[in-house]
Amino acid sequence: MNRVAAFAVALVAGVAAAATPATARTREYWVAATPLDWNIVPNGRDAIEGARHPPSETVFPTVVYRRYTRGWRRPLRNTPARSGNQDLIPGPLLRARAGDRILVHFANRDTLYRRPHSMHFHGVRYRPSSDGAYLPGFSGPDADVAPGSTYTYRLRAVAGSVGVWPYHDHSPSMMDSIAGGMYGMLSILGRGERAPDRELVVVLAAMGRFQAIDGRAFVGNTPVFRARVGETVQWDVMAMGSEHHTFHVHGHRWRDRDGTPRDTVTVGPAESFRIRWHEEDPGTWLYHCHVEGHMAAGMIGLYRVSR
Ligand SMILES: [Cu+2]
Repeated sequence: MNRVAAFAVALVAGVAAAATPATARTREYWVAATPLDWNIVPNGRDAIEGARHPPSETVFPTVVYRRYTRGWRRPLRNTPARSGNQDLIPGPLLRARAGDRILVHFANRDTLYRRPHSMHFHGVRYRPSSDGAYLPGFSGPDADVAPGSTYTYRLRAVAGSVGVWPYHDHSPSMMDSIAGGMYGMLSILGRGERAPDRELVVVLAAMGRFQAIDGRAFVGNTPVFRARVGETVQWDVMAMGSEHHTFHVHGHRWRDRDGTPRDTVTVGPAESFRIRWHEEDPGTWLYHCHVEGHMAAGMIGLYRVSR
């Protein structure tokens, strides 16, 4: 190839590279099913009704999804602490952009129950070998990763993936795993979409005799979310388990897809949505499930907006 032709090839290659969005890339996450003792009500009380809940009622051994550095060398926080997000339950917030490939490397370190586990993802594109759901006689090693084993799930965020989605254990131990907090969320931005200043992760799910937000019950135990006036705040909300919940935030409104102002949304099992607003209301606010019995059983927390 002469020098002119080589230059032309380089130029074409350069144009092709420019046409590919700079943000499209491969995102890799390292996650392990990790046993621990979990306390649903660490401060032992329902501050609103004044009831006491001793550790004998609120602490139980469970298995959760925990994020690690490459090769599962060192544990990481599951979500950034800055916005007040809870650690360990839910599992890591898996972020990507439309067009990205997502590799989730999963290790089953369940030394507690020694049961198989898996990861099954909503909202993204994948082959059956990355479905992570147990189909007797049909599914492969993705669906019941044995204790001590690993599996890599290969996913793609497509245009229709923009939004927030659940992932959860779909192995034969799914029912117990979900009751114990083995779930998390994917958060997919559009190609050119700006990321919010704060991303607040809310999972509404029963836990034992309590109704929990991110595995905790009652004000003082549930996440205290934080934001500042002027910031773009995004709430990632989903329900898990067998009940419907009505998500509500005090002092704020957002718009539905059809433009209708809302301050409540009802969300069923494995349904999920994100809402955004430009924050302009300083103060300490409540967020809670508006199913009254759920609120009384702990599904309530604080949202603090500073100037
Ligand atoms: Cu509820």
